[in-house]
Amino acid sequence: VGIPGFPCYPTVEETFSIAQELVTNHPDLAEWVDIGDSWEKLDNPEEGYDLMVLKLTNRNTAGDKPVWFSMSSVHAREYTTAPLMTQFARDLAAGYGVDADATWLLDTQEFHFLLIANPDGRKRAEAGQSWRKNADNDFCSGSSLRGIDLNRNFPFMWGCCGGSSGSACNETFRGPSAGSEPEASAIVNYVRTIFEDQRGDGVDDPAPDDASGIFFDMHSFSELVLWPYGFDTTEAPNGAALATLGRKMAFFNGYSPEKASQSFNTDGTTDDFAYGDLGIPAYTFELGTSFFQSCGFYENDILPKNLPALWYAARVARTPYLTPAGPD
Ligand code: 0X9
Ligand code: ZN
Repeated sequence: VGIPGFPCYPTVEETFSIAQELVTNHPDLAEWVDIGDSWEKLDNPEEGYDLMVLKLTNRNTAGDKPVWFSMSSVHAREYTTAPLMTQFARDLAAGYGVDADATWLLDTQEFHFLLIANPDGRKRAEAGQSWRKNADNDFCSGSSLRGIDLNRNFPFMWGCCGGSSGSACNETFRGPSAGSEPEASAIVNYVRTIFEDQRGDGVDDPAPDDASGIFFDMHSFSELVLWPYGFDTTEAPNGAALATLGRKMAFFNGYSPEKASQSFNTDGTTDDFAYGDLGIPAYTFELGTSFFQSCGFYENDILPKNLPALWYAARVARTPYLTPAGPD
């Protein structure tokens, strides 16, 4: 059925049903993991949502597996992001035992998809509101501009550099403290449990060249592939390797590869946290050319451009910095 006017975009409930059906159909491959509560659920257990991760891996193959984590719909009105990742997860699972890459990837890696990172906000966007932030009503209370920008609330370099707002009604309001929002803190805690800290001795030390795993946050719009740091123009210790992989993914989707700070500073973002606090190679995609993208554009442009980029990323996720620059 989908969002009113956009049948190609499953609602929060429909996205959860699709994921649960996948778990029912592939019990050896798929799990549905509750990682925390949304702001509204904490405020009132009758309302709001659970934050749910769709985990895919062959549960019968043991070992420490390289980890993929991706999140989508952290900005509520960015419609195309959750459907793209839902489709990718479905394609992976459907390919098991049929497609060589899907089978190998699910035997040897773990995939964690937080399909709807901001369900309270997404619900408002589904009702037609141009909603970006979460639904936190403690600031800018009662207004349709209330809430915290979850992509400014993460604990690495939070509020450091003019890349977020301290005003409650602003669309980039960073919140009262780093990780203050239940959605952000649930993500921080979960990411810390699935990834090892791969940094050297601190922010200035590079993660090793054989750093493993990959982190994605999907947004719209502007047709960009972005890598850390975004908080300011400081070059990341692994800047060259991050750029190399960013450019390769951009080859697949045709987007512009950029260091995240190229257009403007953004502090307290998800990708700077994943990279800066844990040394995980981290990327943000900005899909398409508007928030409320038509289904035609989604199906004929966003899916065919980005699914191949995601498959490529999955194939290199075990050692993202060691991907050769070209054929050997
Ligand atoms: O401002 C944002 O959060 C992102 N743009 S959006 O239009 N989706 O709101 C850009 C974030 C860019 N910076 C990093 N990814 N660090
Ligand atoms: Zn966004």
